[in-house]
Amino acid sequence: MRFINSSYEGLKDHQATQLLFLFSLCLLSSINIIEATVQHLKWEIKYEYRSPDCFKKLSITVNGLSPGPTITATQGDTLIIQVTNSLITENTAIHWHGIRQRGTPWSDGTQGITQCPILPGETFTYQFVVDRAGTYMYHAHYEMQRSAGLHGLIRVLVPEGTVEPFSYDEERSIIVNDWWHKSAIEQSTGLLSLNFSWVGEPQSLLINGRGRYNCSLAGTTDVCDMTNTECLPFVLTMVPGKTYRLRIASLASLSALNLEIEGHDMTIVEADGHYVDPVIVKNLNIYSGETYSIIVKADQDPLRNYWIGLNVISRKPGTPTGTSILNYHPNNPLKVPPTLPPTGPLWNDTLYRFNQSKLIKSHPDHIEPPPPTSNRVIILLNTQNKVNGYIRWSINNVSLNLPTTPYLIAIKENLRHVFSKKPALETYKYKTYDIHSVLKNPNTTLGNSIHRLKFNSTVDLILQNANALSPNISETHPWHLHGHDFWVLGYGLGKFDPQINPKNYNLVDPIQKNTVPLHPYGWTALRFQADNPGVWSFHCHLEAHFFIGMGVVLEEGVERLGKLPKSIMGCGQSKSLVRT
Ligand SMILES: *[C@@H]1O[C@H](CO)[C@@H](O)[C@H](O)[C@H]1NC(C)=O
Ligand SMILES: *[C@@H]1O[C@H](CO)[C@@H](O)[C@H](O)[C@H]1NC(C)=O
Ligand SMILES: *[C@@H]1O[C@H](CO)[C@@H](O)[C@H](O)[C@H]1NC(C)=O
Ligand SMILES: *[C@@H]1O[C@H](CO)[C@@H](O)[C@H](O)[C@H]1NC(C)=O
Ligand SMILES: *[C@@H]1O[C@H](CO)[C@@H](O)[C@H](O)[C@H]1NC(C)=O
Ligand SMILES: *[C@@H]1O[C@H](CO)[C@@H](O)[C@H](O)[C@H]1NC(C)=O
Ligand SMILES: *[C@@H]1O[C@H](CO)[C@@H](O)[C@H](O)[C@H]1NC(C)=O
Ligand SMILES: *[C@@H]1O[C@H](CO)[C@@H](O)[C@H](O)[C@H]1NC(C)=O
Ligand SMILES: [Cu+2]
Repeated sequence: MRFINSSYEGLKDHQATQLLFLFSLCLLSSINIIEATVQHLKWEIKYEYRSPDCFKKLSITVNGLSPGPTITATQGDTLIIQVTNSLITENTAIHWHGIRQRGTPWSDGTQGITQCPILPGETFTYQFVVDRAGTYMYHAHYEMQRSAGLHGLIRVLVPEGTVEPFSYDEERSIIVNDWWHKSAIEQSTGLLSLNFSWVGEPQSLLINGRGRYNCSLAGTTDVCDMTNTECLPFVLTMVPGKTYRLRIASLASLSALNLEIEGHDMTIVEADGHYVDPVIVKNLNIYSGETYSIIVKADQDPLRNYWIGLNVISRKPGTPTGTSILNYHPNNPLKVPPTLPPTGPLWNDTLYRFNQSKLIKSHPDHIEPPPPTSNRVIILLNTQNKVNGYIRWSINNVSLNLPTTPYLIAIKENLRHVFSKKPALETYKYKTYDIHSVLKNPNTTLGNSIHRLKFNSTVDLILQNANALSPNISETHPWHLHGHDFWVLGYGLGKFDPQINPKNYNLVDPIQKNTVPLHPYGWTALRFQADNPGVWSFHCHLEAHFFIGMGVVLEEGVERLGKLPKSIMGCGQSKSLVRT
């Protein structure tokens, strides 16, 4: 056992080291000696002025960085992350997106579901095992803080000696996101106002935290400076002839994005930590909360540089293309390519996006087939609604309103009157609902009911899209499941037919993911095993949509959990539990 940044917990760790050392000696004759590492990280979360797109804004940083530091670990490692909230006037919580938190549901970082918020001045310790290699991410799970820059990448490497089903010479990471000049507080205040104020299209698209705003649109020059080196483009340098693995994560708050590298095909090989049957594409559609690894060969004319273009898709773009430079070493890295940046597919080419979604299947040598049938089918119809005049999103005509006492604590500790015990609806007016029309009566209600699942049962989740409050608008919603990966059984256009569509499910080689798009006027069918004791949210990963109710909460096997850590308590009715 090796320790990185090991701090004051010396004694216990030391004993464990000795034991493991002896244990390893006994295993010396076996083929694989797995070296488990414990990484101690200390993070300070703080507001600092940054100009990622040349426009100066209060951003949320992790140890001074936005995007935050990349976590690199090996499968099986334990991460212990001490998060100190130095935001002064705001609470926070951090979610480790794609990490299933088996045995540590209290470290999922979902405020209101698995923990109380981390108050200003407080330090909260997350501890969990990264049990599967792959590309993941972390981000704030508190109000609109993700959009202010509290996010980063997690790389979990395969254990030494493990061969992945693709090869490359070197790897690089790319975080893509959208960026607003309005603060997170201004955004959340607007969303919660009776005089609703939508966040609007982002001002910039960032690639590894760098974009470029046209400062002459900013009015005053003191807040926007195009000569600031913080907003020089990200440069991806490649050596001619080499092959690269690019790990790509979308931390976008709102936008569906398309990434294209001028003149270079991409081979998709990993999605959300699962190996993909390799598929070659000209450009990659990537939805908020998704990660991919792509293989790119440096096989073009090495005497010039190339554009990497990032474009908004699925919403009418109001944001210029985000750009980076692919630099062929040893050219001048900032030499502007002689062409125009890629503009991506047509933003409203829905079939193009359906098609690419359907191309992503499990690698033939890594198929873990889904159970052939399920025990329960939950159909989740999303609609845009109003509650007493406030704009909300609803699932089955209920808009999620998180209780002040987190569900995990309420259920485990039998706290009463925290949330409604009436089960959440599993289908809603499904047969008669017209998904193509605007609701005549947009009224809905707030609710906090949940879906309680039989432990280890197999559950199908069917996402059904519909028209929003404006005519002829159905948005793309990327849905993210906490605590599990699901099999993606199918995508369809129109209304899901429970009799017909399941007959065409892919039960042979479906990809497993934790985030999946629900396309406009379409449906997406998922299956998962409810085998991870805890309370897990399943929600639209668009930050503003989840913030105004677009999600559900699932519970399974909480009775199997041991004592909950006191550190997650302290809010709502769990105040009393901390004092005793
Ligand atoms: C509502 O918001 C708009 C702009 O978002 C503003 O012009 C208008 O004055 C606001 N109305 C009220 C009653 O606050
Ligand atoms: C920046 O905005 C100004 C003012 O609208 C416009 O004239 C100029 O062409 C823009 N520059 C670029 C590079 O888009
Ligand atoms: C897509 O949007 C463009 C404008 O951005 C419009 O001209 C075109 O007709 C639209 N296509 C479809 C299929 O709606
Ligand atoms: C779907 O995508 C594949 C791979 O990019 C392409 O070969 C095929 O023509 C596409 N089909 C449609 C209907 O767009
Ligand atoms: C919807 O709710 C509003 C109150 O916010 C109420 O005035 C209105 O009558 C309701 N509409 C219907 C059709 O029930
Ligand atoms: C949703 O619930 C509200 C409030 O209970 C009700 O007025 C409305 O008709 C329901 N909407 C639909 C589509 O059933
Ligand atoms: C869950 O069910 C599967 C069969 O569907 C079984 O193999 C597995 O052992 C069960 N796991 C638990 C923890 O009960
Ligand atoms: C909406 O789409 C329908 C067809 O589905 C079309 O008949 C109608 O004109 C469209 N309305 C608007 C406002 O674009
Ligand atoms: Cu959404």
